[in-house]
Amino acid sequence: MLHSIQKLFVLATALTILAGFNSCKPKTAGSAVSGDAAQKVYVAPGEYDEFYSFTSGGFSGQIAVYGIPSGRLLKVLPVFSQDPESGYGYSEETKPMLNTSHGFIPWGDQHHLAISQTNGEMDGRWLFANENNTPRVARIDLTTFKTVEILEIPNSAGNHSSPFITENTEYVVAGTRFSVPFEEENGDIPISSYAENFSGAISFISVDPETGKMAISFQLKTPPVNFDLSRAGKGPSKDWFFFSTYNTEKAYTLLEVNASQRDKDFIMAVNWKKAEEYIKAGKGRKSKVNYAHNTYDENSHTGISEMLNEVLVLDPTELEGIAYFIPCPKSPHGTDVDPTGEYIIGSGKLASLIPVFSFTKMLKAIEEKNYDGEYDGFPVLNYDAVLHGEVQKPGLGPLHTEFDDKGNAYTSFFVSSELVKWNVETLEILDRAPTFYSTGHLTVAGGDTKKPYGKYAIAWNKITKDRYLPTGPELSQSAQLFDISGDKMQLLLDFPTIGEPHYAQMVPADLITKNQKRIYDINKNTHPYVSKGEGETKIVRDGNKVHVYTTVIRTHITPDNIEGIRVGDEVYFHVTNLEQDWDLPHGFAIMGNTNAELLVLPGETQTLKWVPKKAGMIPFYCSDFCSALHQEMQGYIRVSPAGSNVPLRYGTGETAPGMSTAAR
Ligand code: K7E
Ligand code: CUA
Repeated sequence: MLHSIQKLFVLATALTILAGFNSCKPKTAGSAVSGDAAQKVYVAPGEYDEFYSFTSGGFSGQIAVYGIPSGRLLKVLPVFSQDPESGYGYSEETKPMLNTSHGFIPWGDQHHLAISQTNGEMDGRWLFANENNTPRVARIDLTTFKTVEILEIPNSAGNHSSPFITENTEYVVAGTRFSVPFEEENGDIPISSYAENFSGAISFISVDPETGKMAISFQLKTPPVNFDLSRAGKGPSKDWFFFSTYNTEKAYTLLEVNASQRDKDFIMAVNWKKAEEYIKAGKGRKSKVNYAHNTYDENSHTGISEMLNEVLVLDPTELEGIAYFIPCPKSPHGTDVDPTGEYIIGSGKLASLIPVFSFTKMLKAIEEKNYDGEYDGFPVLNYDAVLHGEVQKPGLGPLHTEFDDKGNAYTSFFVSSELVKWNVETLEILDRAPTFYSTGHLTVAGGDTKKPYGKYAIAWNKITKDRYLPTGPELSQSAQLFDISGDKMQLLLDFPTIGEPHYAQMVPADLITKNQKRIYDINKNTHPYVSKGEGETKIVRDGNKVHVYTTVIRTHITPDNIEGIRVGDEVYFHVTNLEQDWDLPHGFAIMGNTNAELLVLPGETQTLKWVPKKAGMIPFYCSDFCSALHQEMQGYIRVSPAGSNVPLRYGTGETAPGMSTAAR
């Protein structure tokens, strides 16, 4: 018996190894961590971490904020999904943030992040985030850690190649993964007409330098390839963007085979300054589309969703000098630009080498028209003319590359599960470190900017297998922190992540902490239903709509006794938190409400909609432990049948209905 189980086990192990996933703990796993690792990640109680890592939550639609080097989870930022921790997407004020041309979308897929830059360095003002499924780009204000803007991207599907930014945050880009017919064209056509009727789109979103407000400045209409990732140039190449493409085969079925036919796909180089010139000269045409632009007003604490209906479209095949194709081996995934702006790295996920292109050589090839023909009207530059060199035998399945402050590159490998360090100039491989397992992106602090901080790299892993205590069919995704300050990478720490980590931005803590808003002045609250003190609380009935002006403060709710609510009423609790110092939120929860709860932050007003369904006594309370008497922070609502004539009465303490007579 035992014998056959052992046999089965050996067979299963052999099979999993053959399948490429080693389900046994490899021998190197334990020994990969050296003695001083614990000391390097230990942040003593009360001490702060050195860096923030803003990490994508993938299919959770959220962003997680970790302290580095400790790996402690500090916060989950709600962006593209409703969040039961903060009430985002549940309160009437925040629901408009999740509006799109398809209606309310409560759950998105978030992959990439970009911190705003000034002169090519992170400035810590805003964090931009993409939504992959229903194309959107969000902006988070890093003084408040709140999502303050979401812009839908039209003529696109699968906003994967986003949100990458220029060195002074002039533009955030959004390149479509799926090509589709443009919205003004008829989409009710045979899928087999892909090559003729489908198009790609790259959107250039301008960012207001003062307010951060986004607007689609223009779109480029492209052949129907899949755009995967992108990077802006830097320094000498700052006027350019580089986009990786795959499926230049124009396949529309079984892409795993049909989009892997060609030996080389392309990196598309786009001169956005040139595009601007054409726009100034009146080129381009208006395309009819529908897309939502949602903005959050910090003073009224309210989101507004506006529908826009046109974008400016440029056709780069008609306008010379905007776009060129650089051949890049085998379905490139990441494309990355080194801190000097001279080298462009393509990571062909099926390639056995990493090509490094030279920006100087690219300009020369363009100048000399050193083309290898064209692709759908775009000049294709000669591979060898643009190539700086190739990193030979780097590993299997290169995906993404980041840089340190010493001229080194770090590439993540999905298939061979490792980080590989190499020199950007000499292309020599300097070190490799195994990861556990199957790394997607990696992040070095400032590793995508002109000023990398070096010190740490984090591998964001897709598969953890045996690394943690098991948690059912869904095992935790994982991050691994490496010390990259020496010649060799040193594994320091594993920590589990929220959702699936794709990309992340690691920032020195003081860039963020120095801007934190601490006081939320109630007098600046411009919400139309604010109560700036308990004296302003009241209930106003307007037909079957009932507006309850409510306040919360440690440790009571005003009013906390309410009578005269009827079945069939639509009740809006406009709850103002009278506290003004950060870290003093109150909760607000009503039994049986479909949107059960709110979290009301200091100085703000949030609205909970409640439709009582039956007569009876309904308690409500504060759901966030706010003081020693938090458990006393509660009230009652008397609900009468429809048509009842119980008068509307309300109050707290002395003014509670029935209280004044009873007390006398
Ligand atoms: Cu490589 Cu969506 Cu950036 Cu994930 S993507 S890994
Ligand atoms: Cu307010 Cu608990």
